[in-house]
Amino acid sequence: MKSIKILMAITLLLSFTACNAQIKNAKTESVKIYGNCGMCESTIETAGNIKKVAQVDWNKDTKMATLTYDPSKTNQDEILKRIALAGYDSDQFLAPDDVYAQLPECCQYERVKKSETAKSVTIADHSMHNHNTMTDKTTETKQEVNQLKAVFDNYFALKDALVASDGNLASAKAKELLNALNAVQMNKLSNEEHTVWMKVIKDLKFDTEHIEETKDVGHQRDHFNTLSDNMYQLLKVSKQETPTYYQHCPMANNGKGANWLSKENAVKNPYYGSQMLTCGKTVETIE
Ligand SMILES: [Cu+2]
Repeated sequence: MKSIKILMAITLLLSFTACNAQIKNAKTESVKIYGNCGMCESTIETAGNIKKVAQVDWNKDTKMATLTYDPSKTNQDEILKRIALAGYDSDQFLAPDDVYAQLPECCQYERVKKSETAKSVTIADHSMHNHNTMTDKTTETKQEVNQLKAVFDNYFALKDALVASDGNLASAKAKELLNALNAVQMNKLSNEEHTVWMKVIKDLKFDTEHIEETKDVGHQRDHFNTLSDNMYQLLKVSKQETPTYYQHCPMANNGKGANWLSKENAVKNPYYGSQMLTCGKTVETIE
C-alpha cells in the first residue's frame, strides 16, 4: 500500500515537472482566486494558461492557485487579469459584473466585499498600461481578450471591397477573414460569445470560403447576405470599442432586403456598389 502511494507521488511529481519543463525560468507563486466548483477550476485554469508561458493550478477547496510562469514573458497581474475577465475575482482584480452574472449558476461563488485595492477589470481596460513597461506583452494580452476584433475588422474590409464592387479584393479579404476565424481560441471567448460562436461558426466559414473561391461579385454578395446575418449575431454579444451600425437595403436580395454591418453611420451599400451606393438606412446602432 505504502509503495503504491509512493509510486503515485512520484508519478504526480514527474507529470508536474514535465508540464513545467516547457516554461523557461519558471517562477512559482501562490495566490487566492475566488470560485466554487470543478467547472470554475477549468474556467480559471483555461483563462490563465498560455502554452509555454503560464500555467495555473487552482484548488477548489483552498481557493488557492499556483501560478507557474516565465517572468520574462508575463507576470502575475496579467494572469490574474485574464482570470478576472473570465469571471473570477482575486484580491488584485475584480471580474466585470456582467461576466460574473453570465457564469453558470453552480459557479456563482460568493463575492467578497469589493476591496479598496482590487481593480475592476473591463475589456477595454487601459488603466494597467500606464505603469506597465512591457508594452508588447500588454498588447498580446489585449488581443487575446478582444480576439473577435480581427474577425470583425476583416469583415468590414470585405464589406468595403463589395462596396467598391471589386471581386478580386473581396476574395482576398475573405481569405484574411477565414484566417481570422481560424485563429479564434474558443476558450478565451466569454460565455455569451461562446454560445453564439458555436451556433454560427460553421455558416461563417461556409460563406467566407465561398466568397474567397469566386471573383464574381454577384455570387459573393449572395453569400455576404447570410454572412452578415451571422456576424450581426456574434457582434451583438461582443464588446466593441466604437459603435457598429446595422444597415438595411430593401431592394437587395431580389427585393427581399438584406442587411450588413458598418463602422460608419453613412450608408455605403455593399450589395449594389456605385449603382445604388446610398440606398438603405441604419436600422440599429450597436454600442
Ligand atoms: Cu457559393
